[in-house]
Amino acid sequence: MLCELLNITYPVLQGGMAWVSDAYLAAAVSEAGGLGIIGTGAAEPAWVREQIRLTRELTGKPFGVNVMLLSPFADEVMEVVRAERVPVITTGAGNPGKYVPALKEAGAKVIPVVSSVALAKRLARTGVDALIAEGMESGGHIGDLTTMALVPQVVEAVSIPVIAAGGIYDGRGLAAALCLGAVGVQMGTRFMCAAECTIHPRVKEMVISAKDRDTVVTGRSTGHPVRVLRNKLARQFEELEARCAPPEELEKLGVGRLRAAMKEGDTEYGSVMAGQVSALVSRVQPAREIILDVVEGAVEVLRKAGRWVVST
Ligand code: TUI
Repeated sequence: MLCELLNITYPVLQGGMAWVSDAYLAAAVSEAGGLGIIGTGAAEPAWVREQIRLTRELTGKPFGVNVMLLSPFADEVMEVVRAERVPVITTGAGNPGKYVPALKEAGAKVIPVVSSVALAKRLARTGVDALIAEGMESGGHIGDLTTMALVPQVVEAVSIPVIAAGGIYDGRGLAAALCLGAVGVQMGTRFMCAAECTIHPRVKEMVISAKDRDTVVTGRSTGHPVRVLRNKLARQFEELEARCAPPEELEKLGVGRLRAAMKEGDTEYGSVMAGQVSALVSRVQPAREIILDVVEGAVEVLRKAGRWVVST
């Protein structure tokens, strides 16, 4: 169902990750039959246009662009994706309602990320094509609910397709999402360790060595909670928050830190946004292998699960 909507082969989306998912990762995922998504974060409109054009040189398959609504360039980036006729637009970190009519008019499929039922209901009324319900297991900016609790609540509240995100790593996660009523999944953390992902190798190594309790959520006091891998920067954040430092001080500490991690490999003082499934990621592998593992794994566990319900 999701595959028909987006004209893809497998119901697996690669989350749009700022400073992580560029044209090379997005094209590799789309070429493999999933939906690759360029992450724009706070990037300038000219960079976004260039990445869209590069993706089109690398693949003829559908792809998406994620627009991060806290970006100072959000309006201009929306104008670029509209003008470039990007087939799928996802949004994060805000309410994209005011952009929906123009995007729909340009023929785009619009799929906002939501972390609450209230926003899901509001957006469903604006004519968006689907929703991504993202639990707090995710890396980066998160809401309060877990995927397990959020997905069925959003599914119940709206009548458009719902895609699950947060805490999904393999076929077990895809199968679980389908069981909760979702039509597919979006994964970020595992794709950080795709061979085609251009982030610094030290960050991939850090994700691969992470254990179950190695992510922390910082920035709760600023209203923008962010899940990252523990390091010296995360500890500084925790210290500032423990002594109730003003939000401006916390924001200052965060400036440029995501880029420092992902592009320069500063795993000590960079912001290494990654989800709770980091502990499950054990190696770098091509995007195609990741997608096939997820899809084949889901078929296998769903077959097994059927036998548990009615043993024959
Ligand atoms: O957007 C994300 N993940 C992100 S964005 C990002 S860049 C950033 N860096 C520092 C601080 C803030 C952002 C890194 N990771 N995921 C999708 C997502 N969207 N998760 C939660 C939400 C969300 C939250 C509130 C969506 C809508 C929303 O609405 C508030 C409103 O206005 O109703």
